[in-house]
Amino acid sequence: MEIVDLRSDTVTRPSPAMRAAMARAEVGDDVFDDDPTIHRLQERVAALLGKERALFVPSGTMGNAVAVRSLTQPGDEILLHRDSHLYFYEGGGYAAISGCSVCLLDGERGLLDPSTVRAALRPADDHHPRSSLVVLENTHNRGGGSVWPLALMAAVSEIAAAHGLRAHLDGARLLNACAASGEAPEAYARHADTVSICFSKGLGAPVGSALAGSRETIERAHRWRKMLGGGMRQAGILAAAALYALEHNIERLAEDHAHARLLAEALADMPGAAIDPGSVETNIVYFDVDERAGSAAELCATLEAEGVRMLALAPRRVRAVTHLDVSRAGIGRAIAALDARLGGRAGRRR
Ligand code: TLP
Repeated sequence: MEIVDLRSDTVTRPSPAMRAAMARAEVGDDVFDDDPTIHRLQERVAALLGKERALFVPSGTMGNAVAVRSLTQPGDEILLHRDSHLYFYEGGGYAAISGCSVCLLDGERGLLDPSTVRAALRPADDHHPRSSLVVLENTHNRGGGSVWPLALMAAVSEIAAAHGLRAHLDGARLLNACAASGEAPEAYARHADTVSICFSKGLGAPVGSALAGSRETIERAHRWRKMLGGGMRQAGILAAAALYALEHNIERLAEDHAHARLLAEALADMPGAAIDPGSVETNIVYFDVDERAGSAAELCATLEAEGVRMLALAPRRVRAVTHLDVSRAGIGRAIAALDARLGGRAGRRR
């Protein structure tokens, strides 16, 4: 039985064509700066995001870590949404690596309002930490794969810049945001000093992210990447997968979004599930399990037995993420397995 793995879009496996591109890759030693495929990828990403330079890094977490470390000083304060990946899911790395504290902000679906950012700014007084960086996330993972309206991001970044703050955009799924909104990656990237994107999520590469920014910031990030052990040698083999992903796997993201909507609409008809299908904008679906239907963990265990994987993220909350290794038929199987547990009479009976 084929597994329908909706735990994350990080579970994608390189396709035969991607593996062939990896096998053909010309490589060198990137720590000596002579891997031609890494160079090609970095130039490609810098152009895509309208930045001077880009740096290949092993993971989204390292992209965020070196960005934050390059844009702040120990003792500074970072303004970010309380549900942001950087704060919630990166092991507190920002604190260990940058020595910064955080000011956690609220906002609908992971987005920030300019007035919230303004209210959080510290006065220029030596009693206070220095507000030096705002971190935005697009799409917002814990916000439900939500997409920033471009004008809202512009307004937040304008306030930050007017008060001397830098901005980092965690764009692990920026290309999903672009597929949903129709905006160009560069249009969002313009509103941040640094932008990270991931190749290992919906784009289907096995490993890798990139951080883009000004020449000066990326030079600093390069040093921090080295210090963190992220300088890789013949990593062109990985950059080739990323280049393949940028070439072949961006346009198809809309298909993942359609699958997520299909799943959300089906869940909305199941009495044992609570979801607002209108809130599903990209490839991430969160829903709550009705208490009469058992816990999220129980549901996921039942689904697992049917070959369908989802993540229980809270006692009642489940996450499903669509991606290029899940077909329309796979979504059909997921819906059938959910329906057996949460639908019709089953959902009401429990
Ligand atoms: N997100 C993963 C988990 O860490 C939760 C997932 O399954 O969604 N920024 C954002 C917005 C992310 O969603 C992730 C990964 C990262 C950064 C970190 O990327 P990696 O896993 O490459 O370090």
